[in-house]
Amino acid sequence: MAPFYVTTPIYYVNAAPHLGHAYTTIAADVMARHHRQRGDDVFFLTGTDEHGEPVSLAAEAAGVTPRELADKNAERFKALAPVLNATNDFFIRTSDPEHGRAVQEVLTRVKDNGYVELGIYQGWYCPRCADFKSEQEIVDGNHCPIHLIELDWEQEENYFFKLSKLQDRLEQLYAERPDFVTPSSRYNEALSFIKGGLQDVSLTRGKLTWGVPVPWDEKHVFYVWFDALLNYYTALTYARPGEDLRDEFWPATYHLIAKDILKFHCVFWPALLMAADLPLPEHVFVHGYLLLEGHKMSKSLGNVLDPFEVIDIYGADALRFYLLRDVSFGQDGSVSTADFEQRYESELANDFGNLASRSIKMILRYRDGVVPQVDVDPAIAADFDGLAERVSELVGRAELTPALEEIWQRVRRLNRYVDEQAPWKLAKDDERAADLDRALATLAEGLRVLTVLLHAWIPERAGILLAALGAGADLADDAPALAIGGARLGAAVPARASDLDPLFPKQQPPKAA
Ligand code: ME8
Repeated sequence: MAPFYVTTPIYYVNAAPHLGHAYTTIAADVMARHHRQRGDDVFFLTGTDEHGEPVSLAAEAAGVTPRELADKNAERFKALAPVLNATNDFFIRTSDPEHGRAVQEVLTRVKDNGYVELGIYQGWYCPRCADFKSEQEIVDGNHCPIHLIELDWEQEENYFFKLSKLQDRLEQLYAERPDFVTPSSRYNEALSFIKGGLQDVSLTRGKLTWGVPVPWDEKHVFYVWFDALLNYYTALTYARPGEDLRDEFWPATYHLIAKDILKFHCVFWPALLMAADLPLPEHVFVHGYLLLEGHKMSKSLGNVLDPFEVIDIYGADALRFYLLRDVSFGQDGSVSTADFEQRYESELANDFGNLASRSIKMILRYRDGVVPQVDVDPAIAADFDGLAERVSELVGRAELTPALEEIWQRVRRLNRYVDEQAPWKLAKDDERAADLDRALATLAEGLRVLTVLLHAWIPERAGILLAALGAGADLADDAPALAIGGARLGAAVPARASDLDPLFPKQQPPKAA
């Protein structure tokens, strides 16, 4: 079995989770589920980033200790994953002692390898990003381009990570691996940052205490970003007690992130791994921002949609579908309640839900629920030809929106097929019984194939529909259905269909507060 290791960023526990966090976790889950269907051995990691200034400042403002704030909010992030129906294999918290020890070990190696030096840092710093900004990165004189707050002028003695020594190796990495960072616009952005000339960066902070202590100088803690980035590696050392998962899963296959943290993942992270003599991840996929009223949805800007509320009303499948359908994964996109309701109604309820209900009803009415065991219609077979391979290829490159579009074209094709065949007319003519058999078998089998493929996006309702189509355990849930050709039209024409409640019913209006 091929290993497939996918990660989300670890989220700051300075506030509650919002839709932006849900977005990356959902995308990673779609990839994890799809790869399980391919028969890969999947490890899916998410978690929380608990150290550093973003958290200690928020704790101070709330009048609690950083640990108290971290404990409270980590629980909320931990609770988000199952609500989204995300199947992460582990949830890392950077306050886990095992993580801290592994960070110390790797960063001591970086020092022993000659990449650490004591120096004085002077410059602009954003405490919300926990990021030192170069002159090129700041806006309006001395403001953070992301949080729009005034930056602090910092001057302190730090240990530095000698990033500049890795300039050539990073350029070489980008030259050799054009798919290290995708989409290509993000690859270009990272490469031009590198080509602009790399400066050494702070590896430790002397002013903070909320962090992993530096083993060679206990007056310092590690700068939160190095502690945080290493989570992808350290988690494998203790996620399953008694096992070292690094053997199988390191290096990671995909890191999913948004463009706000590109510099850290596409420049600092590979450099750090090089300095520690560790293999580099295969790919970093950089998605865009979910925008609300034209602005990045963010805790600090206060314009957030609450994923818990949305799911409470519509269910997790609807949110998973909407976010990856409406916003092209990799680009910025606006989200709104009105767009959400529109997609829900026209695509989930009508295109797909009605197709399923109508098809099953006709099989029940005209054939007592027994699906005729005849060949599927060659016209539909031609339109489904190569679909599973195409979807796999796209998901394999994290192109989740085009993959979903491929499937949806076939959902629409089957809807047209119902109209073309008009089984209700065929049913009135005994001489056309064979045509009716073929139409019903094609609908049942077409639906089954689409549902297997859609499972990664809408696992809950896909499971219900597969059960109504009598699909066996080898096609259900995260079984390796794709590995056994289970998304090929004609591979497993269902035997019986059974009653199905509407998959995406008209949603209940939100309860009055
Ligand atoms: O940056 N649109 O944590 P964070 C799309 N702890 N995605 C969004 C989003 C939006 N409006 N808002 C948040 C950190 N995200 C660090 C990461 S990793 C070693 C350390 C998602 O809580 C997106 O994945 O600010 C983004 O990269 C991440 O949340 C930032 O989460």
